[in-house]
Amino acid sequence: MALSHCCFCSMQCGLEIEVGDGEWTAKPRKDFPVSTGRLCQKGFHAPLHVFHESRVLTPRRRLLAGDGRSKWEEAGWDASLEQIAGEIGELQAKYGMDSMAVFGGGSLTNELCYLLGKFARVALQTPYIDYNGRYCMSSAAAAGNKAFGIDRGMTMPLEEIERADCLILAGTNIAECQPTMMPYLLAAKKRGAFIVTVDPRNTPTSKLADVHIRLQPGFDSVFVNGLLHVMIEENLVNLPFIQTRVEGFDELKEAVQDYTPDRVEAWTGVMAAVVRTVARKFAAAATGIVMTARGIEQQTNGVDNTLNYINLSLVTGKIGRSGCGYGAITGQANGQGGREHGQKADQLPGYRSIQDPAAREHVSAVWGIQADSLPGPGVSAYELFEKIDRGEIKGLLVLGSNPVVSSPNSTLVKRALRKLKLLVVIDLFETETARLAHWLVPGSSFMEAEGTLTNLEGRVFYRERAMEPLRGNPEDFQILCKLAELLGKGAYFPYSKAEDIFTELRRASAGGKADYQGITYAKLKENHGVFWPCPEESHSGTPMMFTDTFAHPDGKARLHGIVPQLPAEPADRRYPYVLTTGRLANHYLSGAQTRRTDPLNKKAPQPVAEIHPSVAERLKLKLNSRLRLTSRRGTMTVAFKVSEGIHPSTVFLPFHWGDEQSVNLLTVPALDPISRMPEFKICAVQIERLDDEAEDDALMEIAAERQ
Ligand SMILES: Nc1nc2c(c(=O)[nH]1)N[C@H]1C(S)=C(S)[C@@H](COP(=O)(O)OP(=O)(O)OC[C@H]3O[C@@H](n4cnc5c(=O)[nH]c(N)nc54)[C@H](O)[C@@H]3O)O[C@H]1N2
Ligand SMILES: Nc1nc2c(c(=O)[nH]1)N[C@H]1C(S)=C(S)[C@@H](COP(=O)(O)OP(=O)(O)OC[C@H]3O[C@@H](n4cnc5c(=O)[nH]c(N)nc54)[C@H](O)[C@@H]3O)O[C@H]1N2
Ligand code: SF4
Ligand SMILES: [Mo]
Repeated sequence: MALSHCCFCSMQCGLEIEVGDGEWTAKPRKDFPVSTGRLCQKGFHAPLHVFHESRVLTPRRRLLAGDGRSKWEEAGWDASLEQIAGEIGELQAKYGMDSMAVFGGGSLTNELCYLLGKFARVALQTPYIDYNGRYCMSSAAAAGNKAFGIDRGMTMPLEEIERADCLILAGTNIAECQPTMMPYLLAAKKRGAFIVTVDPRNTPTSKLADVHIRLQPGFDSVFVNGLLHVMIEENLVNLPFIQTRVEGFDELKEAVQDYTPDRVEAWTGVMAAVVRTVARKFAAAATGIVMTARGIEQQTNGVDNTLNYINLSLVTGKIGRSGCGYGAITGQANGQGGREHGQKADQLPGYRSIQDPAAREHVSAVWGIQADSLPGPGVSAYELFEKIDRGEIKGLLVLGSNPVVSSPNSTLVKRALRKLKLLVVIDLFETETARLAHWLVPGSSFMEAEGTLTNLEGRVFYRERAMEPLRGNPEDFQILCKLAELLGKGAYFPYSKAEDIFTELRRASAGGKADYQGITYAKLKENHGVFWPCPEESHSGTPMMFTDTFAHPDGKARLHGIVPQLPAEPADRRYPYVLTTGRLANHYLSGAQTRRTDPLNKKAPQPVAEIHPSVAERLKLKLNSRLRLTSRRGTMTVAFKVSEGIHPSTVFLPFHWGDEQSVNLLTVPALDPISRMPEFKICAVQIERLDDEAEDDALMEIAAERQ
């Protein structure tokens, strides 16, 4: 029996897995505190995809057949890795070291995330590495760094939730996305907490709310400015806290002075009385927590939106003490650790900046290289694909992401990947991305590799190996080490097990913001995880942040006055609806794993657009009609469901499918100027009705357009 963790969301619920002769059982770990002995349906079925018949278990290379088509040819491990390294070497000799790039993922262990960063900078000597977390936590991270001087998604442990008297949950659908967090919210509710949700839709999460604010996507900062206005106007702010612990109050006051509740009502449709009630309830409560997620963050104003919600915690002094805190709820299994150890274009391990000379010295010394041989910053995820499209990058290694499905404006991404001279994908499956690869190398699943992960609370823990890798295949880290060796850099990658990498990661992170120096495998195995920062072995970790000081050099947090901006692509006469995208309870991200998990896939076999009854009426929809959604970038046909709860201007689609079912054919690749986060949550679309015949014609038309 192995003590494992579910491979999906950031709750990282404890799993007990037993693997026997082709059989397995998985049940919740009763002793793991975070998930309180629970699992959601994804957790119960987590091992299923590992044994799926379509697992890629032998390296494959793409061969061009005479008729212009291509097919896979299986090859041995040694020969494959030798050839891949040879092809990388040839590309770099011809086009320069920075013709290669790496794309990583936030569901990988800390060890792998660290290794990918080092592999790019030391083995490939390229600045070009980024990862799917750019699409996920980058706005929250930038805002956390600006406001608090450090980015740890939740500033407090989950158990503080039930001590909060008022909760504001904005752009977060916890009931579907972190289902085992619900018992904490229910406990708070039972104690009498006042709960506010902010979302363009009614969601299973908003069912909890005392007040649900149904906003058109993109209007959060207007609404929050209204709340701040009332708090300041009615002297509800915590002045002693503001005077001693934060900077920037005057700027904030000025920014919100025009946002009277009446104006906010006129701009957003949220009644002035409701704005006042929410402001008063949150400010007057003895304790309170604000939590946000991708709903407000995946926008071109994502950093501003997040900063504004953080303002609520800071002006009311509801942070750094029990029952209080701010949480940007991390998404992927290791979405927190994944952004700390150097797979981000501008970062080195320990959350260090790659442009900071001292940071470069420190990490170079740990890696045994000269600081001046360490490349500088690269570019963000979507910009990396743009570079590939322009022919500036010729080779790419993808490990832990399926960017053809998950990137905005995926038509460009697909086109770009087709231009590569070398695309190596290390994955469990032949994903939509892997289909374009020259080499598809089998990756190891969560059950086959040990390592550490950091959950949404900033709690690091150890995940055991539940079984030996299928077919005796190498683990992901061994593949990277072997490639490094074949590239002549083996001396820098001398690891025989994950713990060796972690030991080096601890040294590399020492003294950095995300300090793991004091965390050891032994300590992690003894305890139910350790919260970073943990600078020394004698240190027991930091569950509650900011009790006395914030992480800026002067110890103070920063308020930011936010002037709400328009989204990149507001609705207009030609594209009159706002498309917003997100998740369903049954699927995970690009669906690579959950579309291969029958019990989950059966419940949601295809994307279904959620629309308001007024849209259905306007389009005269019949029960079996389908919708044709068109944006400036693409078009798709989907089934629909009508929901009273969605904002009338808005249509919602989940993004868990590929090919013609992928909503990222439509999304806009506009980026937040600071975080470089794409605007997944807002783009303008037109909706048309397709009845059976019409649908056939339309599909023919689309097919013709594609040819
Ligand atoms: N079942 C499941 N769970 C998951 C995942 C999954 O794919 N499936 N993915 C994991 C990952 S990586 C992540 S990042 C998290 C994401 O977790 P969430 O961020 O909670 O999920 P989303 O569905 O992307 O968006 C949340 C909500 O934001 C709303 N929203 C859209 N636009 C706006 C807006 O302008 N303002 C406001 N206030 N709300 C808006 C949407 O209607 C949606 O209900 O979930 C994690 N957990
Ligand atoms: N429209 C729209 N698009 C979005 C979002 C949205 O809300 N709307 N959300 C964005 C967000 S928040 C995220 S996080 C991204 C994520 O999107 P992706 O990066 O595409 O995420 P996954 O589908 O998890 O892809 C992970 C891949 O790695 C493989 N894999 C999993 N574990 C391992 C492992 O241990 N080793 C190896 N070698 N492979 C492994 C899986 O099979 C899968 O193919 O999508 C983003 N895209
Ligand atoms: S809540 Fe998240 S970690 Fe827990 S079982 Fe569900 S998907 Fe897995
Ligand atoms: Mo994410």
